[in-house]
Amino acid sequence: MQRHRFNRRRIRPATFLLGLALCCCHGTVNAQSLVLRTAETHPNDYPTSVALRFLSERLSELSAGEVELKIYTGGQLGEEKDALELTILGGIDVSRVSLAPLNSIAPETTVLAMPFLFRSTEHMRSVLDGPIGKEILSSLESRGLVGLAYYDSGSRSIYNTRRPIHTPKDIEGLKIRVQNSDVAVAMVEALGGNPTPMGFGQVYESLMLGAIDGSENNWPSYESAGHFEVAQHYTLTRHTMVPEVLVISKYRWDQFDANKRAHLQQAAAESVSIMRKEWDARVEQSRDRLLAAGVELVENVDTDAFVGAVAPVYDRFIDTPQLQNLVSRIRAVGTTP
Ligand code: GTR
Repeated sequence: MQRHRFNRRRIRPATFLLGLALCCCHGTVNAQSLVLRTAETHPNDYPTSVALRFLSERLSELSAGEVELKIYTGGQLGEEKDALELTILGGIDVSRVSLAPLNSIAPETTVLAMPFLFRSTEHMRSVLDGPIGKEILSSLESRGLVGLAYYDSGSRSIYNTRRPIHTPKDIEGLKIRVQNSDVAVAMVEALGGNPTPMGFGQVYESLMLGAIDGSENNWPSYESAGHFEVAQHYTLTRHTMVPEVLVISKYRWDQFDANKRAHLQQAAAESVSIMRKEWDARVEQSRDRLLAAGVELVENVDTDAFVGAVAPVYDRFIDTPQLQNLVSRIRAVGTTP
């Protein structure tokens, strides 16, 4: 099967120029401190941004002020797909992204974006914290990125401007925005919708203008980006639990000595528990705020019908013994310590 893979020649000219500009004025603010430019799509109060600020402070502490992150929140450095391309080139040092736009860069990451793969948050965390999580992170190295940590992103559910959704039949004909990932496109297709891949920053306007009928995301993103103001029907499909990931440019990593690498790895590892605490609290908070704001929640979902409809997505993407083995190993991971 021919799948889109990352190709340096396909980088858009604007991305390339921005990359060059960032490379040229890169990095060191004074002789003592190295500042790592970090891309974050969410605003300052989102759990991932809070975790990154912790990481930056911890890194600065561990390195005695030698290294810190400068965090560009709210998508200032571009949509996730573009930010990733720039990170591979070394124009951005660190990116916090969803794993979904990495699917076309590293096929191993596809596994974690598969629908109905994880049984629960505990199952997902056990997988990510264990050898499988590490194996998938290390597959990024040959693609120009070094994986530092996974962050939680809860489960994604479908919302739309038109009608309550209970079964895949209700999705038929709806234009649903998805992340830039072939798996996400195939999944919405399998559910009978018309998938429309686009950057997160364009979704609000597209919903407003009626260019799309809906999208899919977790509670905090649905709330934080204001999508609920336009698309009021939220259905707890919980179809994927694709995690967030923190990556650093391999180009930049290769310039670091062992100390800098160890400090960065330690600060990133410590930021995971901060993120999880922030995340769990934010999910509750967002849910309460959204229900108070009048979102029409469908909890009574025909989950079996959804699981059945997306089964062909596995046949299409989990198409090598390596990927099949990863899926079986993930399913076999238990959750009791
Ligand atoms: C959010 C995720 C973002 C972005 C967004 C999207 O859940 O935190 O990084 O990927 O989804 O749908 O584009």
